[in-house]
Amino acid sequence: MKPSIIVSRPIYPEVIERLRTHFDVTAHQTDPEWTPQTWTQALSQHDGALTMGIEPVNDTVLAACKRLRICANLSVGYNNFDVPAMTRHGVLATNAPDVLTETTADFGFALLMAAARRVTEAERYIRAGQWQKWTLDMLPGMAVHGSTLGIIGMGRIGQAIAKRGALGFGMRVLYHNRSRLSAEAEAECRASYVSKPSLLQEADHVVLVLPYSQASHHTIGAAELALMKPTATLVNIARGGIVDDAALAKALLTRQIAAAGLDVFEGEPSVHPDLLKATNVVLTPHIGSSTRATRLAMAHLAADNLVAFFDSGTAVTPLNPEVLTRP
Ligand code: 8YV
Repeated sequence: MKPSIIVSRPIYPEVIERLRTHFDVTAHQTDPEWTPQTWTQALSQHDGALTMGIEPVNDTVLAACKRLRICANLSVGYNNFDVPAMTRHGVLATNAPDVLTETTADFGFALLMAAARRVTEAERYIRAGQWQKWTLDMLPGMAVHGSTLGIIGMGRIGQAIAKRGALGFGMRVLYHNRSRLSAEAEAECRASYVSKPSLLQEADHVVLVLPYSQASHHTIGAAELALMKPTATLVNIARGGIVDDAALAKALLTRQIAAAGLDVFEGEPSVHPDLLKATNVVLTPHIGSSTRATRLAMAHLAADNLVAFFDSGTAVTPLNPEVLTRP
């Protein structure tokens, strides 16, 4: 009998077809509105799951899912997983890193440039019929080339952004991270390690690329925003909750900082109403990795993990590999 797999939300039909050659697949191609109860009930009927990075897998869920052996996130972020709980329950967790690094770094830069150079504000100006004549001081923005880039969270995506800044835009790159990179890695992305306060004080553009956890909740709040330059921009392509959105909206509306670019939000898909009032913020709906090729690669990597696990007891990108070696 084939193992039984649930795919929590719509994904590319070719990935479903591929999964069907290995598994009995329950696909949800019509995007169900899961509640914690319906999700737990559905998951409990399966041996494995392909999840999108938002469905909770914690002690409460796992207690009801006796058959479950693996959850493969299609995302690199895995804050929907309680990994220690999964390890306790003997359930393998996998994520989908690497394949989205360059695409997401591109998007971080797109938001940085759009915020600094007021791209969406300028477009709204034209669409509102306000452009009557050209003037020298129209919509002045902040320079990107030659400025100082501050990156908080220096994993794969942070390093890819650093390279874009240093090599493409001649930026001075500062970073802050839980652990310092090797001298070799620092040299490769031409980045200097500094404390968080120094980074916030010195950077012209601050980009957030750190994973969400209790420890990174509100990494940027009122106190941190107060350290930033009034000409600075802030970009969040990491996770909602890393920025205190209410405090950021206040800083934008009072011009305490110049601009922001946000792809992720606290409580998304809801967006803080004061952010919607601010004209100096570029808002996008969590599309950092969204090119078809990248999202397809992410889906195939999640499928690779499921296939490797059930075929050979291995995984390509395990988060708790100790589960694989347990008797
Ligand atoms: C995903 C992301 O597309 O990979 C991540 O962690 O934030 C995005 O690239 C999204 O989370 C899928 O749900």
